[in-house]
Amino acid sequence: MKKELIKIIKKAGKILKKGYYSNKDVTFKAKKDLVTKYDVAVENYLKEKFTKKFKEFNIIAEESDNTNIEFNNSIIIDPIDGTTNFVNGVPHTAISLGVYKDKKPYLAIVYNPILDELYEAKIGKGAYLNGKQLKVSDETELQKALLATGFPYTSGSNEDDLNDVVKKIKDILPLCQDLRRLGSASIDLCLVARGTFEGYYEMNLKPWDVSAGVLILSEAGGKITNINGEEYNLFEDKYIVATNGKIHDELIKNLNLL
Ligand code: LIP
Repeated sequence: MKKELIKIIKKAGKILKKGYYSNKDVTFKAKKDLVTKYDVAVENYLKEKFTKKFKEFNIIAEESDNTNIEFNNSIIIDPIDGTTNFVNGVPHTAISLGVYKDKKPYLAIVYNPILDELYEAKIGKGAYLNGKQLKVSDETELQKALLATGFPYTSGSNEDDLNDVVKKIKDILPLCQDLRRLGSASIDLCLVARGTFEGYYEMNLKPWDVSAGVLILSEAGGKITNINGEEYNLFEDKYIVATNGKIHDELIKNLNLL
């Protein structure tokens, strides 16, 4: 299945790449949440291929109505993760695919066609970037850790969320090496898997933003939890905290300061 998925995602990557270098008509799903015809085109292409080839899986996808789709044996698609980057020509943008069997992660692919970086993982078989095995960073000190985060679309409309983002930056920034905001959750998780970042946290993500990245990171030796240090639930948790495992407890402690 993985080989087939990679073949299909590489073709879909051509649609994303063509759009990246073209003029885009942007529509607003919400005040800060964008969508383009390329998000829809990539998603439709993937859904058409997957419904034909992988009949045993249903599909949950960012630009579709998922109300009547039960998460179980599912392929979760983000056709363009990092749409704001895509629209503005920032090259951190990717197609993200997480394949779940009995609600458990089975296969994952994150493909950035602009940089031609393909991250993949299969449960129990390790994580790879363009064929090279990935391993998380060995750094154990939070003070030396390069972290990443993201800002929720709700920061334009929900004052509690905005205050929480600002508070956590104030609490965490002095305690780490520095903090990045690259704008694509799937790639952020892959960069922790790669050892570029030691950790990453963000609120209000959707299952398609992280369905693939969580498996890629855990297969690279990382740890993913909610903000209480418990098992992360794709559909229910407000916060994701993802690290190399070695700074996890300290990061969790400082994300929960009163
Ligand atoms: C985006 C993320 C980004 C996050 C945004 C959003 P989209 O996904 O990957 O990092 O901060 O809130 O969820 O909407 O571009 O697929």
